Amino acid sequence: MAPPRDNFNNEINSNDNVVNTLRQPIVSPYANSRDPMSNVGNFKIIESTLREGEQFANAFFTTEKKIEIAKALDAVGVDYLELTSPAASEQSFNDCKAIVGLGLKAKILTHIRCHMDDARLAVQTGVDGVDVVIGTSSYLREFSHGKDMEYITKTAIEVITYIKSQGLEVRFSTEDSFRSDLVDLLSIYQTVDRIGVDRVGIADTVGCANPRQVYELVKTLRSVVNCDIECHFHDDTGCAIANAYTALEAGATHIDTSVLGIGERNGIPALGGFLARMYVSDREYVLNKYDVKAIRQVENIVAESVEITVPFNNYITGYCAFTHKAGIHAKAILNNPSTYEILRPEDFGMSRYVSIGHRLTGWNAVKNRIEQLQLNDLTDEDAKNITNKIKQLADVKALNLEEVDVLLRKYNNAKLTDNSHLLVLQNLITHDQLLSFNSNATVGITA
Ligand code: HCA
Ligand code: CU
Repeated sequence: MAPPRDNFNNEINSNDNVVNTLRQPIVSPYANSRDPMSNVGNFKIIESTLREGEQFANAFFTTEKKIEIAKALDAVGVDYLELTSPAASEQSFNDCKAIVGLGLKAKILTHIRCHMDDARLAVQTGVDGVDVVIGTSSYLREFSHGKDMEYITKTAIEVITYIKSQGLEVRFSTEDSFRSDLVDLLSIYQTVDRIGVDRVGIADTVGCANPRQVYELVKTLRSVVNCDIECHFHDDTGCAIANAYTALEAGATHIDTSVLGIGERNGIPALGGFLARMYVSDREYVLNKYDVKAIRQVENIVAESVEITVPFNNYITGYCAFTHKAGIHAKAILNNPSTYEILRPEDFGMSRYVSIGHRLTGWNAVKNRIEQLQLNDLTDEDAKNITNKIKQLADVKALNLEEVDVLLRKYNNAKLTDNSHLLVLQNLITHDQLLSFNSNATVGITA
């Protein structure tokens, strides 16, 4: 069951200054010294919910929905929005124009095949830039478009030259880069770099790459081109965010994300997860540039639109992302949140929740709840007594916070009225009795 986070804030009461001092540093003492080419503190996000995300199984975005998502992403402060190719359908063409017309802060890109017809359409939409892609792996050359490297290079030059001549930003990417021949890759990237492409892109289309391979490829590429490097990673084997991070360490400059990671198959780095990762590496950069409190809103919009729920373990906004349960954790968290938190929930507009109605609970957490409810006559001894009872009841079934509160209040009232608090505990054998307490207790609670 979800903690009642929105209507009941079981946060610690703490002196902010003390906590802030105690909470430095948040980074690992084992942090690597930064690679000279590293961009972990200086990167751009190409947000592709409206392109890669449209390839998610459940996605169908109306124009109005695209506009709503575009505005919500702009509120987060992402650097670019990437939109579905105008060549995909008439509506896709019109939607590009509509989003361009919004006058957002983010630059607007559309994503096309490496083809002159697509490039002409893209230019007509008024976008700021065009992301061009073509498959270079032997699989795609043989089974998809059937073109050889010579043809790919010739077309790439033609398309890039045209887009640039129209005054637009242009990126050239190879689909399935990690299963392409390295010599082919480097040679085509060098060629497009020479003719003035703004960015080259690497795409792990099938999600086969691991961080070490990513590091090697990006580092090598960094040494042969001068332009920016964008990276696009699929998450089939759970490496997408780690790969994105490593790519930045090796000198990549732009990372593709989508809200909740939606995309083809199981998608690409989630915007929230990627920002969580980057926050740990460079909190100031992330917080100064992006409004991370706005992530939740865009996730809700997208989740509703594609008919999924935000996963329980979602980065930052999953319902248990800031829930602490074990008594040992709860105690330490109450003393200093940095003990078990690398992300500060308040930075993300979230609240910490200390779960106390279960068999792993500890008396420090229960005592903290007593303090929050301002039951000032209860002592440590009382907190321990109540904790034992909670554990006993929770061995059968966990208590929710409301039930714990009922118990605390009943105990407190009994202590104050006729000193019968121990009897209350002694007579409390089942959960159901808490319900009857509840009806009695509610009468007794003034506010
Ligand atoms: C796809 C294309 C793409 C393109 C990535 C890019 C991929 O297969 O749908 O333009 O860099 O994953 O290769 O999303
Ligand atoms: Cu993709």
